[in-house]
Amino acid sequence: MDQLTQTARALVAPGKGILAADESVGTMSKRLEAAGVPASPQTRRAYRDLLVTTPGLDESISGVILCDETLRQSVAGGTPFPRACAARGIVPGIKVDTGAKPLAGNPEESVTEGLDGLRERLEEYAEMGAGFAKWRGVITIGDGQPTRSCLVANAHALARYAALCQEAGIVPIVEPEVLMDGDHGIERCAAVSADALHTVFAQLIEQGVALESMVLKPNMIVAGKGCCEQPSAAQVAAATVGVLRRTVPAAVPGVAFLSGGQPPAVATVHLQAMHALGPQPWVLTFSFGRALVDPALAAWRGEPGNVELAQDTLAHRARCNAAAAAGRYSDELEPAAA
Ligand code: 5MM
Repeated sequence: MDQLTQTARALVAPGKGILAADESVGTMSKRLEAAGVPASPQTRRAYRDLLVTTPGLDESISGVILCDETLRQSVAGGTPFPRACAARGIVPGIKVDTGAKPLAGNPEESVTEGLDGLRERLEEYAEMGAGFAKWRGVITIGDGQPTRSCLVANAHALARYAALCQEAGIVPIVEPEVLMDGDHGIERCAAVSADALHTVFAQLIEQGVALESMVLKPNMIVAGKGCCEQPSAAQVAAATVGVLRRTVPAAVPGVAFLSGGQPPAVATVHLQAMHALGPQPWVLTFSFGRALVDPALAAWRGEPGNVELAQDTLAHRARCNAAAAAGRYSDELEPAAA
């Protein structure tokens, strides 16, 4: 098996998942400030240091996605972040898109940018130790949205990014995110997500991407945040697995879900409910951002004296999600958080 496929499989190793700690400088600064922490390169570094040095993290986490700023910083003691992750058996990854920008012709929608100069950036990231990369396309559900041009533009960019990653020896995480914003029901989310995934895989195949050497990071199939009829976990699981089975080739080693704004424990319950449906063609795991780190950030509040509590909080959520990724989660695991 080639190195790329080995890395892709390691990222979705049974009972492990990915920590998405790749918030861009703007997003991370807002989240720190909302938690009462002044935003600066130093506080962003201290926060990511806390995350990746959490004791026992490697038991539940296979890879950590970082942003460019963090990849160039070091943990306390001076070890660069990528080396500090790798030393713990955690694959360091890098977010390489440069963000979602208004789509020409349909400016209420977005297309993710970052292809210009990407080959050169990937070369540098590979030298710095990144084993995988991530690119997120954003799709909104609304009146007349998503448009065909939005779906195709984002899928095309994702596929060109993925092909460049594989050329550089880096595993691409392909993230087409259908947002939870809106009052649509679960059926609309299912239809739009199926369309988005179908379009993405058509483009991945057009661009010659090796499906065996990538990881898909999709949204779960849920109702919009503003929908008055919220589905049960069993409905979310059945709809999500159903959409994936109709759109994702079995050659893809793993599907690592984003959490998308779901409350942390709800995202865990949804992942567990998917495993209750039995074996699927691909590994089903997590690549959560907010659903893994929000409780830890709230516990930390920028106080050195709270680092241990914040790390315990992150380790707990990571263990719960790893249990769900192995089909062994139950709410009896939750009191351990106390
Ligand atoms: C962690 O946030 C990631 C980067 O966001 P920005 O570049 O917009 O700051 C984001 O791509 C994240 O990896 C995914 O959306 C999944 O995170 P959630 O919180 O939805 O699990």
